[in-house]
Amino acid sequence: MARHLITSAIPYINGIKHLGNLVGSQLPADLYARYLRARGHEVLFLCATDEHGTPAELAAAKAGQPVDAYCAEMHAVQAEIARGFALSFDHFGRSSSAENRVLTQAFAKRLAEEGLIREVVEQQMYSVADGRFLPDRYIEGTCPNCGFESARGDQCDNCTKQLDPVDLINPRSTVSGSTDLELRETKHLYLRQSEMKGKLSEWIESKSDWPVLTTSIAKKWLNDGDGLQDRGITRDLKWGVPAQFDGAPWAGMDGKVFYVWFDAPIEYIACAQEWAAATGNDWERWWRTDKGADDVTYTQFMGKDNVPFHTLSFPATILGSNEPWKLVDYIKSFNYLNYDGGQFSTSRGRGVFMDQALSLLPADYWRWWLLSHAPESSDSEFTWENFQQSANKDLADVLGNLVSRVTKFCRSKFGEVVPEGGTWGAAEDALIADIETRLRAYEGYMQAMDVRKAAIELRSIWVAGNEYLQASAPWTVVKTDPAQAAAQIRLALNLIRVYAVISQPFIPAAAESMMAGMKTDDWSWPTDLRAALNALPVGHAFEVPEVLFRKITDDERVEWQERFAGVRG
Ligand code: B3M
Ligand code: ZN
Repeated sequence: MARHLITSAIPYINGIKHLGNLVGSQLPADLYARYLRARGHEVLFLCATDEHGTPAELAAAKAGQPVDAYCAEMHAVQAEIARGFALSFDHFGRSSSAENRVLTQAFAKRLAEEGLIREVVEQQMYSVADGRFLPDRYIEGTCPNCGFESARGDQCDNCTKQLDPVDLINPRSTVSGSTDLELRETKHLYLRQSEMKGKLSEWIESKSDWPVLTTSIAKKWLNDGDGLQDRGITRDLKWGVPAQFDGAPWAGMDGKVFYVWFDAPIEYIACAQEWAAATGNDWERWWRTDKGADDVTYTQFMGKDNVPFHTLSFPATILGSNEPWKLVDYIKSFNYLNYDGGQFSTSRGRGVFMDQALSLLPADYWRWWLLSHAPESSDSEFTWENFQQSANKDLADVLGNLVSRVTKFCRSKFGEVVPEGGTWGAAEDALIADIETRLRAYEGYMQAMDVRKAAIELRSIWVAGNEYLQASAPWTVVKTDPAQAAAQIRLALNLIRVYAVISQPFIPAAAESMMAGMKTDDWSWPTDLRAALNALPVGHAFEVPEVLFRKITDDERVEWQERFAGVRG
């Protein structure tokens, strides 16, 4: 048994996330957390809302609410939707917590003591019309790196380059649209990341087992010459962690806050503190290497646009502090999920958002499709045709059908108990050997977070059971050799339990129904498959479960496709 710390990138508070956001971080993190728990490991799985900075301020202003009230409300909304998707966070925290404020200020103080913070008097974009500075998302313009026309002040969504508002070509205010901008003097704190280039390079170079997507982005920004410039870690904003430490304002920093990307990753630690405060657990054994966290394997999940902040900026904070904090061991990153011939768009409401998805179908349909089509090696695309096909075939025809056929047949011929009689022969041995091989492959892919390959292997295990039933045909055999049919059905009923256990990380609700149907709570992993296929003994009572998965009709598909093409209403 090992200890695993797992964090998902923490979603911005501004509104409900779409399915592309979900599959890029929270959902695969949940898959991994569920799998490791199922294998008996000790897991701490954390996520939170990212509540500071310009995204929150702008969204609250748009909603006509004070920003703190807006954040509290949206946190509750996101938490509820996360429950709907069965995301098994041990804690869903808030980056605006007292814990994060204290910790963020402590990190800044530590970095200053290490000589890694300098004060910079600089020119920042000031909007005359808006009467304010325009940091980060308050300003948009053309990306100097790739020419994308809607690059934000802090990062280009198209090429992932981290930007400074002054870099933008043709800049405009996102508050008023005004282009009447001028440079004005303001003072900020800079983190001297450039000082840490050597340490960071060495660390990234040592990660030869990381996904290429992660290391290629990290190396690109490390080696591009301008990749590891010193970065401003404060902003002229009201909402955020005040740029202070030990309660005293940093000279000349009154009224300024830390940059959201400075405090957001620190929330991974603060979230563990929030969890500890709420549950009476010890957070230090997960985060402090002097308190036992050396034994922890720490895995982060995120979309590719977040990789520079997790491979460079946050490690610079951790390493620069010179304190015994746990560093991430593995970063699993994802490409983008596109939507029906274009992109998901939060601003234009294009695509399916998490709340809408749950209003159409239970979470397992979405979990299965998203994970089995996770954008791992390249971007992938959601289409309604593909979604319908995959749900109807994999979930309804293969898995659901097996469960319903076996349980109903048994009920009608032998009653709702595991039937007695007959013995397993060559066909059963072959099935067990086949599933054994596939199960070990599945375990390997799950361990390696090879999400798509794991899904393919799992489906092949479901298919193998179906093919066995098809070929052995207990419904025919029962007419001539009821004992033999009983042996076949005994195996099939036990397969249902095994399927529930191994499928649970992908489709937790269906797995629960299958286990409830089999009237067992023996969730033990089928390490010894043959033994696991004898777990439900002769005479063990079960009941036919409700239909696990219904089919998506053509009419529904057409209707949904139209409904989600346009603007979110
Ligand atoms: N909130 C960006 C995003 O939601 C940002 C992630 C923070 S992870 C520390 O994609
Ligand atoms: Zn760009």
